Amino acid sequence: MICSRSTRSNSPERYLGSNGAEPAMDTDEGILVTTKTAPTRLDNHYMRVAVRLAQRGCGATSPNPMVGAVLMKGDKIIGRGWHHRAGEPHAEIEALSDARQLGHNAKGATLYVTLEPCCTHGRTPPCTEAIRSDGIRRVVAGAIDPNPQHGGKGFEILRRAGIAVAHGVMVEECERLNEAFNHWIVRRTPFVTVKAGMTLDGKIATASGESRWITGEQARAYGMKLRQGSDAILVGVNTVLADNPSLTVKKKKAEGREAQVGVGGHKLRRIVLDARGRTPLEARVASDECAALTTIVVGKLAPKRRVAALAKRVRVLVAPSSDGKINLRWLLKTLGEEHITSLLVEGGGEVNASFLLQGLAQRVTFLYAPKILGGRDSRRAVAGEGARTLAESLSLTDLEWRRLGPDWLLSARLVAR
Ligand code: AOF
Ligand code: ZN
Repeated sequence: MICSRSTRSNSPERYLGSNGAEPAMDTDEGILVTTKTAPTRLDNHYMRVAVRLAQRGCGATSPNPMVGAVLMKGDKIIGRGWHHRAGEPHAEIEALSDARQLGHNAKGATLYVTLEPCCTHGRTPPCTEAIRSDGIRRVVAGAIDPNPQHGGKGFEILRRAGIAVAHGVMVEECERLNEAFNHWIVRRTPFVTVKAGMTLDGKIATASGESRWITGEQARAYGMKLRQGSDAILVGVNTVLADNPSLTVKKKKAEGREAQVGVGGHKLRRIVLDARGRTPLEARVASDECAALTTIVVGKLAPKRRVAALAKRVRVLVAPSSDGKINLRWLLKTLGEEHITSLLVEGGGEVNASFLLQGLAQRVTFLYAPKILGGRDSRRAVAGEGARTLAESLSLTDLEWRRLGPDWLLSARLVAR
């Protein structure tokens, strides 16, 4: 998820038809109406407001989803809410208390919510119960909650309580909000995005390792937003040795200076694949103010003394490895257990290739600068052994192209094999 990204707009025509008539109750169109109340033209509008509210939680709600809610009575919005962070009230509860604080009675109101209301006691009580007891008459939802504990049960409970339920409104936008959560809650491994800034011929650095900067300022700012929406960022030790990156979220201060946002702000975890324990103790990831957020993943054969020295500064994880390569499946499972729902892989080429060619990445975000580097030894965005035949190449789907100043952004899902 990218923070403050406007999700793909889903034209109202998709639901209303080009003549603007009321939509048919057509499940093929993604609308599943569980009562006689069909979505209206305004439903899309209010759901869009709810999506924007949900985005306010970007980078803060994990391992919970981003959710937004709007309460409508007559033609007036009487309450707004969004899920701020895990452990705190859900979006529906925020909207209900917002209405209360503004002196409104929610009885008889319609609730727009981007995700199916929960129906279990987790860190917070079930939203279905609050919706029922506050007398909400109609619930219009976006996505079904893929959490196996919920998954449609919330709708069923509401319907049985006599509340009109429609869902599937702006479903693509609502699902896209929680691409990472939707993956993690089912598979229990992080949603992996491989991100790289490169020349048009797919190079991320010269033969001598010079890489700053290939892409322009807007592309780099986009990269920061990607980090902000991720739970963890991962690089290989070669990137640490070549660039000594800080791997934090940097925000421009008013006076133009860059401020690091790590401890205290968004706690982006930093992960370094370092099978032989070569990370220098003075590397930024091991010595700056965010060192507590760094995990160095070493193999069993890493020298004990190096491991002990690193462990004084950062967390060291000893992982199964073979041929000097960390077992990434094991690592993803471990990170998933630690509630990392989204992992941003920022290379270099060997690491990117490992995730991509082992089928462990779900999205690529490639930023192309209008430059050509050429050269046999310049560094490729995706290296490794590569696919042996064209038939084995990775396929992308749901391509989104966007201009970012002089550069082009391509964001796409990988077709699972
Ligand atoms: C909602 N509205 O705003 C969110 C929901 O531990 P808890 O109580 O916070 O519950 C977490 C689960 O609730 C989470 O896995 C997801 O299924 C759902 N999140 N549901 O109705 C919200 N954040
Ligand atoms: Zn809830």
